[in-house]
Amino acid sequence: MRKLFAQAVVALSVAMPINAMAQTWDMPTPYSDKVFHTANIIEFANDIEAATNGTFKITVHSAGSLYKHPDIKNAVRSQQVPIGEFFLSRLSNEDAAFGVDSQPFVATSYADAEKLWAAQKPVVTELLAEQGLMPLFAVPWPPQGLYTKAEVANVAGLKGLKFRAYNAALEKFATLAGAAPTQVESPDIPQAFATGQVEAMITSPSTGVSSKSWDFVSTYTPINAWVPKNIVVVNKKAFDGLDAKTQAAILAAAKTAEARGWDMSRAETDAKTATLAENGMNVVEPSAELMDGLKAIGAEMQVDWNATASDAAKGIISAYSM
Ligand code: PCA
Repeated sequence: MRKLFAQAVVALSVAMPINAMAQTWDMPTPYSDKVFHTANIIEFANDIEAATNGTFKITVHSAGSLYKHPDIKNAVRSQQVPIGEFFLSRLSNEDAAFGVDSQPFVATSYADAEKLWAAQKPVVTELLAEQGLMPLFAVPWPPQGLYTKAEVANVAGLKGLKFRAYNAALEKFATLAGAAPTQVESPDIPQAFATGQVEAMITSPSTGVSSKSWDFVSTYTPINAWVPKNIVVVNKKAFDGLDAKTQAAILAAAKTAEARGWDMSRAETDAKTATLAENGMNVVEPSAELMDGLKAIGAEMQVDWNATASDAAKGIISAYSM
């Protein structure tokens, strides 16, 4: 008994200093644990915990469980939480620079997306700094494809469809295609289809799989329309309040997470498209007529984007096009 007690005291004294000193950050994210972005963020948290010998931990609250997606950016800004993830182009209402990765047919491959991010990152970093935020890393979703109940031959085939949207650009794209968009967060997709609120969507094969799209649509058309990103940001004051070693651990883990996330995303594209097919989805290449029609809508949107974009935002497109 005495020996047991002594052992317990030893165990405690070994464990205590670490636990007593461990600082924990809560991190809200919008997407479910089944999504590769979340898996990547959990690894990011583990890397930091390992690098700091357990003195610093990040608790990931996925699927909008701590803050709803639309509230995450402001929760970090107002220091309700020190760190969070969100879909970058959600902020396009604040500045067109945030939305450039969701403009149809501007960047449609990973190579283009990388080039676009290189041009976009400095502008976004400065805009976020004005709000006391600092980006840590950004990771793209696979190229966005079309989910419908039947094959779509041309843009006219989208007319009147109740369409799920996730940001302003997609809402506009759907509207210009003659569809009727509604904003639905990704965890709510199955419910929105089940209740008939929506009947078609544009999203990645990843989200097509995590939402089990085969339960409510039958056709996937990889139109590869854009490659939008999630971004992880910290509150700069919270970050500045950490010791230098922890800061360095976070920045190193962020760099690793960005590289790993892009690799995960590239691998997802084919893997998750195959999963869609395995579950009975008809995966069809888009017709030239459909693509021409969608690209014309994209071109129209780009004219509007330019009209509202600041010089810095327009500079992203010039740098990207060089
Ligand atoms: N999935 C997220 C954003 C883009 C994507 O591929 C969604 O559908 O909400």
